[in-house]
Amino acid sequence: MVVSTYMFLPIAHLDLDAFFASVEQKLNPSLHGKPVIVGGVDPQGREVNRGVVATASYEARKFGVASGMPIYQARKLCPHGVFLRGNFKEYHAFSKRVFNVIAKYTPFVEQSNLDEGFLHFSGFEELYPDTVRIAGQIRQEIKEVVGLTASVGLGTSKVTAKIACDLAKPDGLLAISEANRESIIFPLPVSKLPGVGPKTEAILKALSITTISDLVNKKESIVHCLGKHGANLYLSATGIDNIWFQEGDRIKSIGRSTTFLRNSNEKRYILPILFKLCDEVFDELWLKELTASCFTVTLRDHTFKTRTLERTYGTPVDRLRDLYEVASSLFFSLWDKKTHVRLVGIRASRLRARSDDDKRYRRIFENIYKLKRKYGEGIVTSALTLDSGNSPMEQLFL
Ligand code: TTP
Ligand code: MG
Repeated sequence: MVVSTYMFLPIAHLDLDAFFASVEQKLNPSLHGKPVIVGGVDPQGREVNRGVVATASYEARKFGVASGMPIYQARKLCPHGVFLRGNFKEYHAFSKRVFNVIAKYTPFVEQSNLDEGFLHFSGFEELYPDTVRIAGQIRQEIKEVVGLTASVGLGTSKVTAKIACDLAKPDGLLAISEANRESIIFPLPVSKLPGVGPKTEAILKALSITTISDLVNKKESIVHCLGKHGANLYLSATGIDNIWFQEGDRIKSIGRSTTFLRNSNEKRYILPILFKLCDEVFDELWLKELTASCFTVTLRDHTFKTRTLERTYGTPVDRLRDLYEVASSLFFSLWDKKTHVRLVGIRASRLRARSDDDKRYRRIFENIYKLKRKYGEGIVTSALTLDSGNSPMEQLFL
């Protein structure tokens, strides 16, 4: 969908289409036009039936495959789909290329994820009298330079820009102005409004509120039932506030979890996997120049019972070995050493921008990272992972 009206709208939301799957198609042109599903493959390249779909190309979505769906279900819906393991480093590199293009147009970018962010044009009225055209140019340049398609929504608030982007998908551009806002937004189901999850949706349904228009017309009831949350919903439905994104825009946590190839109660199978997850979290913290001081370990056992344990530290944990020590100590507090484990996860939160104090350590890390980028993940490995015997790992992005 392309709207080519001439107008200045100050906020754009940009989101890459089927990001992981599109990168895979870009890296391997023979996958173009094919249903590509990221997930369901172990590090050795063997197909497995565990874990969930990280993302699916639009060709696969036609068969009903969606993010978060169990792999076995995706295989049933799309037996001829191309299932791939995924490669976070590539996704990171592509994301960087995309945001480098964006940076040429505005320095005011709030990147909320690897593949999405808000672009602000306030103050650029003279330079860009027509932000619809600029958004089109950005999409075009991303297509030409990076080879990916991005959808963009434009609006007068973050909420309208985000909704416009969702409606424009895939490979589209939609501008929501004061002139067309009500006709586009009001008929939508309330679930399209950021801040309305399944719980709020159920409460609203009980009040006979199913569309955004109902919500706007029943301001008193929602404020009565939902308090401040209700008032905020009303404001974002009327397109005049940005409240839902003020906190959420910043990355709050970085985590990895993995479903094992087989359930296990062997330390020498589980711990190297936990270490590998710590290594990836640590890598991403460094790449994003962040430190963390709160850590959460998740353990799911063979009965699917899931437990988590969290610990916060006064100072950030700044070395991989320390992160692993924290993770393993939390893990052992959750695990009785007998129960078979199905999944482990580690999440780092309370993130802060990294100071450059420890230059020496930073240089070592950067060199390790460069080696990994050049020669592949396996080139530098901790002695700890060498102790893994023949335990295979299944690494899925969840
Ligand atoms: P999204 O932007 O939510 O999804 P998408 O880019 O695949 O598809 P589209 O935007 O066109 O609807 O997420 C961006 C990437 O983040 C996605 O390609 C895979 C990853 N991801 C996960 O790993 N797990 C998840 O649960 C979700 C939603 C996304
Ligand atoms: Mg996306």
